[in-house]
Amino acid sequence: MADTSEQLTRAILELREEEVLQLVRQRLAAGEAPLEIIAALRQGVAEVGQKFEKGEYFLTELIMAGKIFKEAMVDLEPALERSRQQSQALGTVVIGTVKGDLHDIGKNIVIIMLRSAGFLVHDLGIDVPPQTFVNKVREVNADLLGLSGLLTVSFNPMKETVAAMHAAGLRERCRIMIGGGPTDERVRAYTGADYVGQDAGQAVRLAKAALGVA
Ligand code: B12
Repeated sequence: MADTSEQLTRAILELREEEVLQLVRQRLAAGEAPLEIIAALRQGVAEVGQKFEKGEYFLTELIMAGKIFKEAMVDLEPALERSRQQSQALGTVVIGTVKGDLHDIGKNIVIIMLRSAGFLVHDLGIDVPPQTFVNKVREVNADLLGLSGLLTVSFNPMKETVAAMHAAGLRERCRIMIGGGPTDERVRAYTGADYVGQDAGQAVRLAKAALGVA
């Protein structure tokens, strides 16, 4: 599958929408794991991001890459759901993209994976203020809060959300995991979150570990 992975990565990098959708459908029909297909697409949009940074691509290309990825997810989501294992709700998760940040493709994949693993997930969407997270965690008695952010300016809203959880007295009973492009262990320490995850698979492993259901 290495060749078709490269082909798919290249097709999304060069914004060839029809080819991307066709390759995704072909690979699904051939029985390939949806997560592997997503990895190839992700590599392509990461390269789109690099071109944007170098000034070789502009915002239009960034928007187009996001649009193609979302369209590919229309075929990939049911396949991810089908790979779901039958299980009881392992725990309740509230998740959203933090205030000021509108990126949601990665968060939506994390949600599909968490649901597929058996978690009950409440998605608050994008540009979510700290207090909205706090209110939802309280309302549904969440075990875990997930904060997604793709921008470096998202670190502060993450930190503010963790602080708001403290202030609301919810910090002890609800673990917090962050994730998205630039987040790493240093960002985790800065924000005061408990965990940081690099991809959807790790999000599931961390969620299970946090809730002691691994
Ligand atoms: C598509 C895209 C957009 C689309 C978003 C569409 C959408 N609905 O999401 C649009 C065009 C709207 C956009 C806008 C902007 N973008 Co943009 N965008 C991207 C791009 C190319 C791809 C992101 C993506 O979807 N990746 C695919 C998904 C599957 O991967 P992922 O997001 O990393 O998610 C995975 C993991 O991170 C993890 N994960 C994600 N969330 C969480 C949460 C938890 C709890 C856990 C555990 C894990 C986890 O799991 C996911 C699945 O495996 C990136 C480039 C890149 N390198 O990421 C730039 C990028 C993120 N954008 C960037 C910028 C600068 C912008 C703009 C400011 C541009 C502008 N000048 O207006 C605006 C910001 C708007 C805003 N306020 O948010 C920069 C950010 C730089 C920075 N460090 O701050 C990047 C890195 C591009 C670049 N290299 O310059 N963008």
